[in-house]
Amino acid sequence: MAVLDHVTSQQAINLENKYGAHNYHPLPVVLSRGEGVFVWDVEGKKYYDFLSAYSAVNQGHCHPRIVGAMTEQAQTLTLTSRAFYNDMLGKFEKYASETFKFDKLLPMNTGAEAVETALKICRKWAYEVKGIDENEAEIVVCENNFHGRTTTIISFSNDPVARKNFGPYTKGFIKIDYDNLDALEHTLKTNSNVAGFLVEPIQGEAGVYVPTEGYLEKAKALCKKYNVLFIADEVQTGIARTGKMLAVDHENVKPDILILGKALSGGAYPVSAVLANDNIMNVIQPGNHGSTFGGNPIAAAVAMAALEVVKDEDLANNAHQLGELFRSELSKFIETSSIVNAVRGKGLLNAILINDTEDSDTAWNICLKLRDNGLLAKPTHGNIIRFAPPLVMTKEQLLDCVAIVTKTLKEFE
Ligand code: IF1
Repeated sequence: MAVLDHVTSQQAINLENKYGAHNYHPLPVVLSRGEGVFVWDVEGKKYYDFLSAYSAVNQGHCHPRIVGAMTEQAQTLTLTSRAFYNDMLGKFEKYASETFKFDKLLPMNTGAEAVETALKICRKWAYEVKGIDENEAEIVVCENNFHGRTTTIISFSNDPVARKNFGPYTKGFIKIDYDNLDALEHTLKTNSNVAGFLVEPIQGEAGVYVPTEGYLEKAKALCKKYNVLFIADEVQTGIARTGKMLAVDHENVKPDILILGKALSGGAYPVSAVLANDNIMNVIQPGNHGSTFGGNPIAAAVAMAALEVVKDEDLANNAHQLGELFRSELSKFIETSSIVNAVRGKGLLNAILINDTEDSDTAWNICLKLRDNGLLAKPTHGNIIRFAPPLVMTKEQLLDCVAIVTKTLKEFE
């Protein structure tokens, strides 16, 4: 088989099973093309994409402005490393820093790398600015968090599948309940070594848990009171996904450190970033941190185009309006449904709770049926199905998807 030979779905799956590490259990569908809200499998069947590569394709598949920027830059200058300057990085840093209202940006590639970068900045700030004794800094995280898959990040995960047999684990993290201000205040009051509080504004992987209104604002106030950095992981909730440019914008919260990834590039290229003001970011000096591809010219060109698309197409407002419509329609269905217990989310980051036990395969079977009916989604944990379409969806398309979802769910009543 030559590299560019056409493969059938089954051949593609067989190749991955034989030659690929088994670190995923994908839904059995093999995609070969994407455009806007649609993807096609190798046999030409068309689907609505209701996962958006876990909120990386907010701007829609293969957006012409993003692909155009990538193609043009790829034919000009792809990578210089940071050993030299390039003409694109400074423009991106300025554009993104002004967009999110921070003094500076540190460019990386994946979300996990950006989370790791934020943790390093937070610790260094703790020792050099706050004055915590070296190697004593603690960072508060939440139960059921998801921040990536590096050894340090899974060290503070409580998902046994993501964590078991990857020890010894990195120290310096205190876990508290999500959406629990008393737990946060108690920890900050009783522990003078806390450097930061790392939090997802909405817990995506845990099952799209939207915290109580005011949680983020009050958590930020507690961090300010105890001189602790509020670190917002907006890798999944950012870039207009929840109906605002950032999920923290719903409560007018300004993080001390902001983490972005995924849709920062529109899903076209790995781009992530950490943003902070000078009093924090300037603890990083030459040689402290870096990455071969971090801040490369293609990443810079793609990210600028991806952010322009979000603004020019008013995707945050579209996500807000379509999200309201989606939850309203699903809520109507739930009133008479025996298979769905609830729908929750913000903007176009939503999930439904299936009325079955945690270990049942009902959610999986529903996703297989959704696939047959032309819509792709995947369960998060157990009996929760996440729904996160590209933010460029129209009202007509969303109502079409609601019809597919409710029709499919009825088959399981
Ligand atoms: C997988 C989950 C979602 C993230 C937040 C950092 C990262 C992620 C809030 C790391 C990444 C991805 C990872 C991907 C599936 C997906 C995911 F199911 F894993 F948990 F979205 F919920 N912070 N989330 O959601 O970014 O290094 O991946 O670029 O690992 O299977 P990354």
